[in-house]
Amino acid sequence: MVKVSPSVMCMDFMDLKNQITALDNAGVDLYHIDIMDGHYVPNFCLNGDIMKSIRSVSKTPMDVHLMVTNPTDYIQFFADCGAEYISMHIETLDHPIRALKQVRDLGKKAGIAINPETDIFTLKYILDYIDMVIVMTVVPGFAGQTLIPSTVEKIRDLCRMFDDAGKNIDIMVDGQVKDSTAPMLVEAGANILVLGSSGLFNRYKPEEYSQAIKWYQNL
Ligand code: S6P
Ligand code: MG
Repeated sequence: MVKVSPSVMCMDFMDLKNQITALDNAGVDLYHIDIMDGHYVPNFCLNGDIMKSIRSVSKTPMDVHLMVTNPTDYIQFFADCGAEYISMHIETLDHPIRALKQVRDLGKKAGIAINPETDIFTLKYILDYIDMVIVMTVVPGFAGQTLIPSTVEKIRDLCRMFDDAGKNIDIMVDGQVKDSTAPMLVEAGANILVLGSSGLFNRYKPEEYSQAIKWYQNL
């Protein structure tokens, strides 16, 4: 079954608790926590306090997507805030293997995010250390963007690379995942969908979440 990870930055912050409760009742698999430092990407959003607030009302695992210049400085911090997955951009890592081991040594799942412009070849020799790859289907930094078509082929290429290496690594897709794009993303090989403004929050009311979430999970 396909997993879904609603993007917390796209939620209504004035109504966060009710949204989390509705999404938990709808059976979501994860919560996607975007961390931006205003340096690696020109935006700020979310933090450890929001994660702790979510954890106080929900047991659903959280996946942290670090869009920051020095992600290794914050691995311990976000592990302490309750992250189950910690993903870092390959473009920001000087020593990816050391960083990924650091995440796993804390008992967390180690993820790599990869920008639309970056070649998947950068991952070929580090597959042993990766639990999940986040394929960015938009340029990171903002919600509400348009999916870059070449990223679909990238998912297919990644799957081929994993198969050739005999690896079972999750592929999360992040950026304009909605009813018209999700089927082709899953068909290409993605198994975790980040649902943001386009696919969930600007589209459905909380009372419709259950039906929408099930539709994505059954793709
Ligand atoms: C973007 C961020 C994403 C967004 C998500 C929004 O930099 O990493 O996780 O929150 O993509 O979804 P949508 O449907 O607005 O593109
Ligand atoms: Mg993200």
